[in-house]
Amino acid sequence: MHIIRRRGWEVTERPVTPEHVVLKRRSLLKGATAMTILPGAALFSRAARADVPVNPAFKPGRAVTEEKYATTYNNYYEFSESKDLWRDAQALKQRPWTIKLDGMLKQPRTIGIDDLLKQVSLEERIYRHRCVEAWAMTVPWTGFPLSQLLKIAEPLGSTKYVVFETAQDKVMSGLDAPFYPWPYVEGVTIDEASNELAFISTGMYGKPLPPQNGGPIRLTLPWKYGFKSGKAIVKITFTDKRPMTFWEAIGPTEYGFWANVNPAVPHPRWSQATERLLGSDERVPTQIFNGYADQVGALYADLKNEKLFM
Ligand SMILES: Nc1nc2c(c(=O)[nH]1)N[C@H]1C(S)=C(S)[C@@H](COP(=O)(O)O)O[C@H]1N2
Ligand SMILES: [Mo]
Repeated sequence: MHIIRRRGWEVTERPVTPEHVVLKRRSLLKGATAMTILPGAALFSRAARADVPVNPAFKPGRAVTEEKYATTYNNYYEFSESKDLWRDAQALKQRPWTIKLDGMLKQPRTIGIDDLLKQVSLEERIYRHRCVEAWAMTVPWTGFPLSQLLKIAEPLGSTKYVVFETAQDKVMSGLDAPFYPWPYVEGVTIDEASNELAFISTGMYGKPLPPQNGGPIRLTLPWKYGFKSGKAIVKITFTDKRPMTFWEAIGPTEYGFWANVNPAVPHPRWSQATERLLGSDERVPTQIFNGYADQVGALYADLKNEKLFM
């Protein structure tokens, strides 16, 4: 018998939308008519449409972080080591933007972001985000599952890792710091990349992804410390060799390849047991895999000898 089994997050009916999202969308829709007369506005029309379905499978279990905090307190070392780089990041041009698909593929090629966006189905997911520095936020991202990009890229069966590289642009003054192993490169296994949680974000709060948050396109891996989720992706490489990643190269005793969230494994210099919610002084307990163990725990069942949690 052929049974059509719908996975939890494949929504057919329009689900209940959190009120803040509805309000945002209304204002966005109202603004839309005015926006169409602005040159260039149409370019972003698919990056975070106001009418994408909200995927209800990922209940954040905590309040969505106010947009003003999520967009003005950022880690983006290409610009600065300070958290208030958001103004400087506005200088990063978001179009034209291309992504090179490289390595063990049927056909390596370069794809324009708007061409890519035409080939995927956008959705909104509210995810918790946990930085290794022990702060956290909860963000409504717009984007598409990384697995959709894998289908488009068509990696060879022998591919073991997917590696993401961030742009290097002259407006990024942080690149002058010679100590860092630029470009920013992070990677995951092909199994991690194929997991339903692995997401490519092109918008947040119902709007195109702001440059400071990784616009126009970034990775979002909610069960890992934030540094694994590279911003402003310009190259995706498919390989059978485990890459040396940016943070592992800087501090291999503090930042590993796997970087899964775990409250029981402290950073050498601080505890990971709790996290501060952005925009408040509230601290809450940290959860293993940032609370996503049901979705990703099985990925690590056979990897007990790896340093999975740093
Ligand atoms: N290219 C690049 N990507 C990056 C970083 C960075 O410095 N450069 N910082 C990482 C870290 S440590 C975190 S916590 C998140 C922060 O994302 P946000 O600024 O949108 O909160 O981006 C990650 N991606
Ligand atoms: Mo982070």
